[in-house]
Amino acid sequence: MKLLKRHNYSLKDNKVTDERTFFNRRKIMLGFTGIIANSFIKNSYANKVSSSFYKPENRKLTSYDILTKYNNFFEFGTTKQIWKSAQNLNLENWKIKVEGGKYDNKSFYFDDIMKKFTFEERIYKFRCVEAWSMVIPWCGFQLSELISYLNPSSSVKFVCFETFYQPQQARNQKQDWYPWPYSEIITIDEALNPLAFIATGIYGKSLPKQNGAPLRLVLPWKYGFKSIKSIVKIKFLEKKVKSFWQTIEPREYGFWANVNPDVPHRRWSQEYEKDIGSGKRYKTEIFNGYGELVENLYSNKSNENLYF
Ligand SMILES: Nc1nc2c(c(=O)[nH]1)N[C@H]1C(S)=C(S)[C@@H](COP(=O)(O)O)O[C@H]1N2
Ligand SMILES: [Mo]
Repeated sequence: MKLLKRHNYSLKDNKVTDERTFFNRRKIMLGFTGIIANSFIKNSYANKVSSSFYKPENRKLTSYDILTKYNNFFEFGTTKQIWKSAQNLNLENWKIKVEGGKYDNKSFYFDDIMKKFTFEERIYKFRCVEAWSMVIPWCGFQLSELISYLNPSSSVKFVCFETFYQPQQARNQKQDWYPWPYSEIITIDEALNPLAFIATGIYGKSLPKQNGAPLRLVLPWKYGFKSIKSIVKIKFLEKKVKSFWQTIEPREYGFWANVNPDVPHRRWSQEYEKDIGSGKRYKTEIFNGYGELVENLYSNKSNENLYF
């Protein structure tokens, strides 16, 4: 059994007043393996929280109910209400194929590869390009652990992720003008940044299908569309390739997609965001408030469009 570390990037307990029962417990159930069997593994929750990096003021955790009923998952439809149709996704024998690195061309069963990493909880603010945000208690592990395990060669510059292509299960994939499968791409340095996370759960439970089960990326300093769901493929690349959204509309969905109040979306301002839980309006923060941890990734780049 692995010890659950509570990481620095979490909110302070006293900043979090919603979903009390979840936070007041000293011990939580952290679901990570047994997604299929739907069993949870108990972890002790000993470490104290010391969050010096990120404390969103007056922000409460978004409730489990909202997190699981207000989603973007275009494979299942273009509305926010896809949670029912997402239940069609079959998670049995989920495999992740790797291209490049030490295990080039190898496929891993989700259940097997998960055993190799250190599970923890991280509470991140999540900011969609559509100018709304949520505060989410993720469970999972740091993406850098997975990258080091897969051991890409030093010539690798980018990491590309792909979602399943299952039109029988995900009905919007029958719309063949979309460049399915959904894909995203980040630099290898971004992938190795300690904030970059692979989520396998929320609120101490296995990740619901509508949230991207069994595993998804979480990049809290970037717009939500970069945080690709239900990953089936990881590719190590030397050259940049176009993502799903960049293929559809590069003027609205940039490669960097770093949260930035000063770079408007083509159709709306990014100056403010609406918290989906409370309905309150907040000022958008550069890098979604995580500048201290990520700005070094961009220090030698001057173009402001970079942030979009
Ligand atoms: N495969 C896939 N991943 C995806 C999406 C999607 O449509 N398909 N939507 C993205 C967008 S736009 C957002 S805002 C988040 C939404 O995550 P949530 O539903 O868990 O809040 O997932 C991102 N990852
Ligand atoms: Mo989004």
